[in-house]
Amino acid sequence: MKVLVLTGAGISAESGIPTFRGDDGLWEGHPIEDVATPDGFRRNPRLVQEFYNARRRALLDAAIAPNPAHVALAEFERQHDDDFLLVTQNIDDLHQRAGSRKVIAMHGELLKARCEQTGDLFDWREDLDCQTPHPHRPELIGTLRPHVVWFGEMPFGLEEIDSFARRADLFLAIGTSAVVYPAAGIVQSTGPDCRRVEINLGDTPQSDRFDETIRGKASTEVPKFLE
Ligand code: BJW
Repeated sequence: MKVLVLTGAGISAESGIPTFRGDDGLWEGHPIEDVATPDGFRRNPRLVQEFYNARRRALLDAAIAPNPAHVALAEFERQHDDDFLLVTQNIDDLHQRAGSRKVIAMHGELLKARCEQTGDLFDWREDLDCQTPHPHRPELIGTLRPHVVWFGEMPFGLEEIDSFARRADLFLAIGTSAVVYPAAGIVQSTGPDCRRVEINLGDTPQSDRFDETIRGKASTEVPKFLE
């Protein structure tokens, strides 16, 4: 059985990482176009770097850890191996910390930095700013940015995701508001015989496309569903 899982911010909410939209969401107080677009970064790189520095520091806080939903998915992967793909929109590393191995982080990874000039990728746990030098090319200053996907940029792994979705027997979407494309459209790439299940606190604009909608918290509903 081929199983495709898509996760969003809701799966990490109970680990203490705020979601984007809704009350107390990350976008509250941050116009999206200022902090999550290439234009916003060009206009005010300091603001954008600080937004991601704060999130990186929060992610590295000792209190942040995978919750039972992340753990259940990692355990499920161990049992299903080759026929399992986990696609996350999250830039945190909680799936990896829980033990998931085959993960496509389609919107990038907060603990990586990328050089805008060379494309070099680095594991990164420090703050970034306009004076940060490239680790191997000290003449390049301020060229590093968070390795994340902003609006208007191309998400990662789309071909592999689409190809897997077309062959999937089970598609499970967990904790995503289903408003950001192309992630929100993955459900439409699944075939007619695929069983589509959505786990979320509430309805989303894509709920009608699912065969089952499970309403509740990811940390309780995901382990229950996968057991
Ligand atoms: C729980 C829970 C609990 C809470 N248990 N559940 C018009 C139509 C279609 C598309 C477009 C359009 N106009 C523009 C576009 C494209 C655009 C887009 O989709 N815009 C829409 C907003 C309209 N998309 C893009 O630009 C993408 N790129 C692209 O399309 O490239 C094509 C291209 C073509 C040619 C040239 C170049 C490109 C890129 C999208 C990048 C998104 N980036 C972000 C930021 C990443 C970095 C960062 O983290 O800062 O990704 S935006 C943000 O939203 C982040 C998330 O991954 C993404 C989705 O959010 P998510 O995960 O769903 O979180 P929330 O907060 O929205 O929802 C949480 C959910 O959890 C809720 O439903 C809760 O109920 C639930 N929940 N607690 C269970 N305990």
